[in-house]
Amino acid sequence: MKSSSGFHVDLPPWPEVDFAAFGETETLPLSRIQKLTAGYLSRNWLAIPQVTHHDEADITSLDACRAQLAEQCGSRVTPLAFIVKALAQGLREFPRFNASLDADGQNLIVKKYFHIGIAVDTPSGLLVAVIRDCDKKSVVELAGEIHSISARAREKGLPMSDMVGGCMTISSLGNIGGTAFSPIINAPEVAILGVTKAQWKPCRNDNAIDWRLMLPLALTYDHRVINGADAARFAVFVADVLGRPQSLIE
Ligand code: CAO
Repeated sequence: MKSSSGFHVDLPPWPEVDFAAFGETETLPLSRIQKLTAGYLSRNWLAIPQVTHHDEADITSLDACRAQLAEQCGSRVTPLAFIVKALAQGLREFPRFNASLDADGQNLIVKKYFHIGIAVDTPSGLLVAVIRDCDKKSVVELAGEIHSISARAREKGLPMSDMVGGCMTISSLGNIGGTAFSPIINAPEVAILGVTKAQWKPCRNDNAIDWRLMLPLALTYDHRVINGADAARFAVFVADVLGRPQSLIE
């Protein structure tokens, strides 16, 4: 395989094992989406020197705020809508995160738009639905769009036009669980934000213990484009914005 940086990888052949020789088995064909995803994930895993940085955001106020918003607008507002909005602010503040290397890895293309991909778990495999111009939409609009596009993705899949042009992807496992993971970058993007389940944690507040709802963040970045200190600053910025949800709904 030749990567955008021009290196070649020679791998030993995949082990061929007769599993049935060791016990009963069943063969399940992969879906078209699963096969495509497998190829892209393998390429991205091999070709990008990627590092995952972990942080957490205090979303105690955000959780109260989203319940209030949901009541006002009469529809569901999950934390993800706030995360999309906060990420768009992060991309504006840190333009190297809103960029892609060109095909031969010689130039960085910095985007002036803020389209964010959402990984959606569908019965036929993983799809990334792209929400356009997230900086210009309200949290309630984003919540509605996330809900409708993920429902469409699950019911009948998405046209290519709904899956291209993203600046950065969010992989949210928050509705399922987990404390941390390492999401793989969705090339040619240079970073991906993973989110797992928010947990109530005791935090020291002066000499008392305060229970806070903490959201784990896992930021995987392309180390050719982003250095560790900037990744840490980016994560702190996004966490700080999520900690002040009023700033996202004003
Ligand atoms: N912590 C705690 N609860 C969370 C949460 C978090 N981080 N994120 C969501 N939740 C809650 C929601 O608030 C909702 O509860 P309420 O109805 O009480 O508000 C519940 O979990 C279910 O949320 P949801 O999944 O319906 O909606 P969402 O906006 O959070 O996520 C989507 C939408 C499309 C991202 C999600 O359904 C999905 O497909 N996730 C899987 C993505 C995936 O597979 N990633 C891995 C990619 S790499 O293999």
